[in-house]
Amino acid sequence: MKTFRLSILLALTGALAVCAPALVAPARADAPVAPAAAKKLTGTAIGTPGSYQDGGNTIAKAFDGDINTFFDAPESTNGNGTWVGLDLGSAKTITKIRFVPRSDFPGRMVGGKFQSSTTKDFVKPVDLFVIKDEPAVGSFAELKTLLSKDAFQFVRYLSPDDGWGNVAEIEFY
Ligand SMILES: [Ca+2]
Repeated sequence: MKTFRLSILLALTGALAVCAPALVAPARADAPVAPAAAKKLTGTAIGTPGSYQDGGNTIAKAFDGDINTFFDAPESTNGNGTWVGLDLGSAKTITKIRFVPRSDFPGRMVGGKFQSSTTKDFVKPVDLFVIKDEPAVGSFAELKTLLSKDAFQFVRYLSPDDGWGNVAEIEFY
């Protein structure tokens, strides 16, 4: 009987030990209150090919993690209708967009649009956000209020006319 009680006691102690961390772990003041942050989406860069004077500032520069490098569209475009985006591989809902403008030409993003599409050619683009104000340079602007909650495979930044595709960094979440 004594052994039996002891094993029950041991079993209970074991169970408590397992539960204890969950029961006693206090909410840390510095812990994020919001649900887990959305993951940065990855994909294949798509968009206007080439770069200004073949200087190497292609669409890849908008996704290289460096806010000092930027996409600069080739002269053949006259700076109009240029874009840079991602093929996400499958349809995803975009919950957040972050971007940094080219530091010496932030005004070139005013009138620019973040868009999504079910097709790679963006024949029927859906606006996610329209940039109305000149963005601050040197840091990420964060867009959380997007115009569509539908899922799309293709997303992009469409530069306004005379914008030359200029954007230093883009992140979709
Ligand atoms: Ca960059």
